Amino acid sequence: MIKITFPDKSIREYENETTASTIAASISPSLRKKCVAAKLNGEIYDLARPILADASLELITNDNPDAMPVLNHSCAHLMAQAIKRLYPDAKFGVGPAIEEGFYYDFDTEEKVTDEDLVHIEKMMTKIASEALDMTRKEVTREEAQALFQDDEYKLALIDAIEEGQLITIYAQGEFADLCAGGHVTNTKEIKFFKLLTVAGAYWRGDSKNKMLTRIYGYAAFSKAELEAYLDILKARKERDHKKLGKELEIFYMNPLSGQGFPILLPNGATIRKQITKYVTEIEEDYGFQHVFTPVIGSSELYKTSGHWDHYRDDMFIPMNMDGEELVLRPMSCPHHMMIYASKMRSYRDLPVRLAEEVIQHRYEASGALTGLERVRAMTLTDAHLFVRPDQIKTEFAHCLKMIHQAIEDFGIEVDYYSLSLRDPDDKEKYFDDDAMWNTAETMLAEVLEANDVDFVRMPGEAAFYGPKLDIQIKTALGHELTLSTIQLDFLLPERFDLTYIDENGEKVRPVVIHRGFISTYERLLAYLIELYKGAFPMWLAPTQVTIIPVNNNFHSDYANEIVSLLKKHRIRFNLDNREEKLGYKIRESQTKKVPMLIVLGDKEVEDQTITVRRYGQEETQTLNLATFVSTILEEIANKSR
Ligand code: TSB
Ligand code: ZN
Repeated sequence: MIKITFPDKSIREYENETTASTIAASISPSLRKKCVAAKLNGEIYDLARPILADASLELITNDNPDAMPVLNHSCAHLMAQAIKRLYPDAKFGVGPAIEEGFYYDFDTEEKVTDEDLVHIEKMMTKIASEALDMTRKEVTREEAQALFQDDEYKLALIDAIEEGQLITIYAQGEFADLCAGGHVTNTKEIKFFKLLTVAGAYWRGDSKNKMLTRIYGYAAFSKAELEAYLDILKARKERDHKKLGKELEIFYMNPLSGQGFPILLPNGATIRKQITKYVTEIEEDYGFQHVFTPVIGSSELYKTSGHWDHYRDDMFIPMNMDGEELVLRPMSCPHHMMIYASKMRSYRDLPVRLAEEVIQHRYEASGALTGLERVRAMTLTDAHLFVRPDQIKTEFAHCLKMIHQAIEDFGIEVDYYSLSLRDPDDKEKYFDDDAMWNTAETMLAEVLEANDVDFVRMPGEAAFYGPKLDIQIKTALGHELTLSTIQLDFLLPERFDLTYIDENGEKVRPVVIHRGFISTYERLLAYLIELYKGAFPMWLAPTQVTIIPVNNNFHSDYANEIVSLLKKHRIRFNLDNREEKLGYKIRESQTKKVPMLIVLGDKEVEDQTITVRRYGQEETQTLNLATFVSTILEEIANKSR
């Protein structure tokens, strides 16, 4: 007999080799029906797997969050089996449950596309109805190798399993997979699922390896849950900046301009200009000086900075002109170092805060390029601060404060704050000076703590020159990205031999702080389009007011009066006097998500008033001309959302 302890601390005795399934059924048949898996001593354990010793046991029912990965992982196996039946040459990489659903990576001769998903789904439904038991088996390394002898990916995965570690396989019908579990007991338990997309994924995530096919899917315990999830996906897609950016004519992509080189259209340019104005003003308020530096630099400059050794994979290849080797810069730091070094500096001159809208180019992997959020040509709201060691903390806090101001003004929703540290074992990416790294990392953590910032330590995420604070956001489609960044750097001042003269007339090294204010315009725009669902607040909206005269003949004088008033105040408007139906014009203004719509009819002309309808609202508001204008100006000034 063995003793089983339940979560409520009660203990019961069972036959040795009993299963969680038997235990659940002995408590009540309806409980057994709801059970998906169990947790034995805190680890997921299959319902049908014999329990061999005293243990604590938690039954995982289908309303428990721990049940979802078990179901989804099982569904990944079901999908792999269906793929194998349809494409007998298929070889399989990994197929885990993920935060939402699951995926499986595989390799087939025949290309699998979105159109094939329905066939795979059909086969999955068939296999589910065959009610195959999903059985676990412990095997030796040799047995596993024999079983997967035709699948080089599985063989590589077996190789990666450490000596002495248990190897298990899960079989269902004719199909077996290398897997640690846990799983549902039978394929018939997988009833509600949907295959979502086909994507490419490099084997082991390395672009030097073969690109495998990845299918994403989602399984749920009920039809309602599945449908609710699909609705969420639909809403996210509606918010996707690639879709909205096209509909709202914000940016344009065409392979003709090259991969990763999107083009800003007039609406996008208008939004960007408002942000530039904002950035310039706030930087002036915070004591930054603006500079302009070139997009191309000699490769010597990047050899001096260390970019050549540590960042070359991310740079476009050099051009040779007039015996000079030139590169498109990936960052502006070297130029700003040159500006600092261009004259003598005294301790009284510091901090020197140099800001610039930096145009830069990075050779991002083609598979990673996404709309405006990850591009190859970008403009960064950048700055480099040259500070004395005693100023590091205050200047870091200074940058943090202005970033927090921007987060508030735009309504940015921070996902988390990452304290990005070096990976001490990666001597290739990070320069080798432990003392320097330790000082920089400790200092950064101290500033964050002193400023009450909750942060997560992320080893391996530092820049090659130093640790950083990265402010992370999530996109509509769930990508995690860095928006703002503040980085500490003891290396570049060394590389460029930067100095200032201290109180005693001695030469001393300054420290550099790199500050990416609100990211690149590209990434910020991508984020804001999704944040506002395309309905930009008044201060950023490309068109702030649409004016529609009910009758172009009778109401145009009044319309023109309003137009000249708006022009005087630089309010961005669209006078829609096309010969179209009123309803059509109103609908169009709504699809363009213009914040204010005014319709001018007899009544407005007679009373010299304006009837305003705000985007997203049903009711209208009647205002006099002066109030109308002052309302808009106030919203612009307050950055109201
Ligand atoms: C802050 N030298 C520093 C600078 O002084 C620097 O370049 N840091 S960075 O490499 O982290 O990049 C700054 C910011 O640019 C990132 O935080 C991110 O918001 C944005 N960015 C980086 N790569 C891309 C890209 N491919 N597409 C769009 N934005 C990007
Ligand atoms: Zn920099």
